[in-house]
Amino acid sequence: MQEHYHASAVEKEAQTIWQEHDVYRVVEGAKNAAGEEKPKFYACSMLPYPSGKLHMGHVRNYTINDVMARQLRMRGYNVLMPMGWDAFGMPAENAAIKSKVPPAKWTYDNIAYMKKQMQSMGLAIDWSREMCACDPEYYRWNQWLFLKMLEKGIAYRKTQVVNWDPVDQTVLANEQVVDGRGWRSGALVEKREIPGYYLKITDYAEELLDYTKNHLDGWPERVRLMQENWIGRSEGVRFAFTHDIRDGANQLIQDGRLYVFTTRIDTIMGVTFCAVAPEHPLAVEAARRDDKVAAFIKEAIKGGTSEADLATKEKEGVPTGLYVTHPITGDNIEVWVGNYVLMSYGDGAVMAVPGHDERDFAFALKYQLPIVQVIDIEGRAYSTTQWQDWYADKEGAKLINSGEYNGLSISEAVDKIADLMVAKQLGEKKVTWRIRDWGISRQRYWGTPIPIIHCPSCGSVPVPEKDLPVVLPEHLIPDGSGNPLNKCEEFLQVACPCCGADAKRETDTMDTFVDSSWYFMRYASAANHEAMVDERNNYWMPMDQYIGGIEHAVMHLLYARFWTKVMRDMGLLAYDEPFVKLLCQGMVLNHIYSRRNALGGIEYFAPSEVDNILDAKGNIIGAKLKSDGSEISYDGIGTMSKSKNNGIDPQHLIDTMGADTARLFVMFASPPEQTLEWSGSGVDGSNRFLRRLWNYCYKHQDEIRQAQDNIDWAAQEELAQAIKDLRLETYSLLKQADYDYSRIQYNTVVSANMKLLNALEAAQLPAGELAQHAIRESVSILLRMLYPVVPHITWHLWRALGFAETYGDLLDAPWPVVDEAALVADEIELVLQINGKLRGSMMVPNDADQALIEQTAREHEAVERFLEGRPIKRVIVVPGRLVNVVG
Ligand code: ANZ
Ligand code: ZN
Repeated sequence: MQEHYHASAVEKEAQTIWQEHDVYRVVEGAKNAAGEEKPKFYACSMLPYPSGKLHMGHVRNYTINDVMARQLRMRGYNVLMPMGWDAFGMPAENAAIKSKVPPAKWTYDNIAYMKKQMQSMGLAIDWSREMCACDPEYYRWNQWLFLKMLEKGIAYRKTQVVNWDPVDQTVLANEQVVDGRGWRSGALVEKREIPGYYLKITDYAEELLDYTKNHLDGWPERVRLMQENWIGRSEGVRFAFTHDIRDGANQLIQDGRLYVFTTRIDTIMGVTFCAVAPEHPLAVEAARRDDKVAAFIKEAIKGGTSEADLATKEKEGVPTGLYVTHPITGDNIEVWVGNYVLMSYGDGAVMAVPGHDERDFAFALKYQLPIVQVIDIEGRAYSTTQWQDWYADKEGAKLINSGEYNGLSISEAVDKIADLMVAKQLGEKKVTWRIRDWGISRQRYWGTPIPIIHCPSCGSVPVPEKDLPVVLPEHLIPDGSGNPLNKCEEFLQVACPCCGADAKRETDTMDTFVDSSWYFMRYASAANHEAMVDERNNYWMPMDQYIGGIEHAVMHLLYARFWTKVMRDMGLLAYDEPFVKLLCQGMVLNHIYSRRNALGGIEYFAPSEVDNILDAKGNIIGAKLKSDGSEISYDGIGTMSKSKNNGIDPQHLIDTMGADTARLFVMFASPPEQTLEWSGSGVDGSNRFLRRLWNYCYKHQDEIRQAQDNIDWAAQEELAQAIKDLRLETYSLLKQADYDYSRIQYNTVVSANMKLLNALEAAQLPAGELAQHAIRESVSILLRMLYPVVPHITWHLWRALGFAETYGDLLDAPWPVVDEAALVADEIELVLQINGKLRGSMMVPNDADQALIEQTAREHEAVERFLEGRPIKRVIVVPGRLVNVVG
């Protein structure tokens, strides 16, 4: 064994041997030494986008995964930890536009580099199952399942409204539209209707919601809530206001019915106007008649129309001069166009009740429309000039100003008015969902080709299964002016599968969320060229533990759940939900430093470029540039990001201090679900701990090597107290670490190991073999307990100290079992009370009986002092806790 710890040599040696022996390859149904089938455990991280190199977020995510996988493997599980690449998508196209390198080359180069980085982290990945989204052997199954979905009607084609950049001739994502202009061209963006493919996730809304609420108990509560809100089930009434509004051709618009959806039909007597979305047919008609309305609509549909945008937008509208009829009072109700009404929700129209809906209230105040109170709660004062939250409350509320409904509770009124709507044949109770069908068409090159052929006579024809995959050409270089597939004749030209005539391939590709909706199943059915998934999928899935960022809480996880249920209904797999447990790791944070430059812009500086200025308490109050000493500002702490220039390159850390130091720091600094603050001194501390571990082992290597395992400690009479103490400490810490491993609290696992090393260093053991056996025992536990976090150094020490001979290779060494007998201390401490007041404590033998405890208490020096000579009347003993001497 070397005298000093050299991380890079230790890590390289371990990794080479692991690779040579292919130690992370797992097979289904593996058995243990006793011939029993091991329980399986599938632990998986959300697959990375191959952006170029790993960042600290990756390091944290994969280390959590790796610690879990390694520990469970020692505990006898058959553990799968795979890895793959989310290799399609926009950044590769943007890189291509910039550097004129095909997205394929850029992507494959990045993958090669990042894979090397992962290997240098020492991750226990079964690389034989690696998948890559841009591999035709993978995406052919996207195409295959898409065709099955078309057959079943789960996939369908309809037109969609998109952002169109007329200069670049391309469709833009919402985030590529900046102030109404294309991000690259600067051209004014137009809305265009173009056809696309949709998947009917709405058919599964009910089941998805049910399982979100009742089955996902291994998921964080907040993620379940986010999914619930996204699915958005709403119970209400859909009904119509009748009207006689006709279009230019004298046709009744929508058969003379303005349908609205409301969750508060009980407030119908408080309706003072209706509001429709700018895209609503009545708005379109009003615009035809009135230029002011037309101008308003033009402005309103510009820019973002997402719900988030709408929620923060100032509520604005315009009257249309069109009227509908109130179904109960028969009053004329004016229709307004409102920018807060979404065309894509319900019917794109609302009955406005300013008295009890906050948005309507603000709108009515702004345009001086009447506000009528129709709901009352006793003891509350209503005012039409100021919104108060109770106006929307339902608890204890009664109807007023509502004619024959006065005095009813909300639920009574809802039932009664809903019945009336049914009787009048105007509407009925209805459940409305917020979730929309999933549009998967992207007018982009770097994705899975949608397997459709457009024939002038047969229309849109699915590619026959035997012709899959439709392979994406990999040599194209997008230049920003639309999808290069549109100009690629060898891809475009194809014979119609039905009639043989010249036809054209669909050039849209699939949303990359398709790729990530089932990749985790492909790991389990890797290298099957005949089928998408096979029986191995049912062995590994559902996944026992999924790990990834909270940013995927809604879309990715919901799409993957939907996709799973679709495959289940096609008989391709035998479970209902893909992920049993979900862990969302916290963000990695670092300090942010900046300076305004001469042009008024902000320049960010890396933490390595500055020296902090501290106040008396050691808080950072400013900073100076190392280069020229000039002062810059300190902006606090925030997520590591390129834009803030506050990232730390993990590779640099691994190269200089070793993967084990990096792993130890990210596990120790904070529990997996919390944010993690980067700290250079924390990293140094982690490295120091590993060196101390090494030094201890180096110093004691001969004793440890010569000592024996499996000592019958119970048979050792007259064991020295120092040995008992070391064993007690070792097993208490093991017990704590076991618990912390099971609840994924790896930071305290690390601190238990630190305490154990402290105890070993501090132990004043007597000379002799028993002490050596005890050291060997503690070190063997320390190395195993620490190994999942820092596999290289522990693996090296394990072999160097001769543990492999007793327990086998560390990767499969048995997880240590707590020796309960060692946990039983010889003496315990009892609280001493005198006349009920705390007066001290006393030690008694662990197995002391009542009499001995009483006796010890009576003789305690405090008793005489506090009783001041009075006799002892009674001694009360609460076993294991306290003694109360009464006098
Ligand atoms: C009258 C009313 C009175 C409403 C009241 C609420 C409170 P959730 O719960 O999200 O389903 N609404 C309906 N369609 C809309 C659309 N396309 N765009 C914007 N708002 C719309 O919300 C249902 C409520 O949102 C409906 O109930 C309707 O306003 C509004 F005191 O009707 B309510
Ligand atoms: Zn044809």
